[in-house]
Amino acid sequence: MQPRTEQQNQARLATIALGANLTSSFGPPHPSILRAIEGVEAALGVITGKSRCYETPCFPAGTGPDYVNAVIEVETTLPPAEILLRLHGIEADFGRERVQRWGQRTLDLDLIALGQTILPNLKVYESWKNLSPDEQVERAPDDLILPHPRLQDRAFVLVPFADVNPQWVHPVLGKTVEQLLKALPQADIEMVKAIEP
Ligand code: A4P
Ligand code: MG
Repeated sequence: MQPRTEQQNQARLATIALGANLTSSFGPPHPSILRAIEGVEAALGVITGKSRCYETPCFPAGTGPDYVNAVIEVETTLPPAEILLRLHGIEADFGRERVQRWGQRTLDLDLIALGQTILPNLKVYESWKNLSPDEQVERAPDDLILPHPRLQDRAFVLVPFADVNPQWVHPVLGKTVEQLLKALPQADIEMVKAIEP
């Protein structure tokens, strides 16, 4: 086996959630997500895990067409801000326009986690995690928050995340992806349906 370089030793696993519910310049949501996965690999580093693609009802319910969602894990040495910048660049390539928070989108790329990193610090992370449902709709952070503050609430993220790394431990909540998923209502989980290849 080749010895690992200093850079490889510093590599961390970035968990990225992909979502789309509008046709992009690369086609409808499913082919767009598959194409976006290639784009993320080119921009960030080697993909070490890839979930199935899922069809999921739009959240909040009734506000748009169904989504296609997936989660990938990428080994990267890039700093967190640079990762988010590159993800936003890929969203722009897919024609993403930020019109409305939680609005319909050709492509959404969220950085769900970067190993055990907490950003910008525990206090700020917790203030975003503990927003009331009303505040969640109205407020979006300017800073990068890690882990993604809504990760534990969303079957459309946790179900694909569990395909990739069910034993990942949330650095603040101290629970695995599997445990976070079990804590969600069964009805939410059942609505996340794998798309057959
Ligand atoms: N930001 C801070 N931390 C992060 C992070 N860890 N990852 C900032 C990504 N972005 C982060 O994001 C809003 C701001 O958060 C940005 O300035 C970013 O720098 P955005 O992507 O511009 O807007 P958004 O996508 O509307 O917000 P957000 O928070 O990504 O929305 P969500 O929570 O991802 O909701 N229903 C289904 N079924 N499937 C979906 O994928 N997605 C959404 C979007 C709503 N409903 C959905 C789905
Ligand atoms: Mg987003």
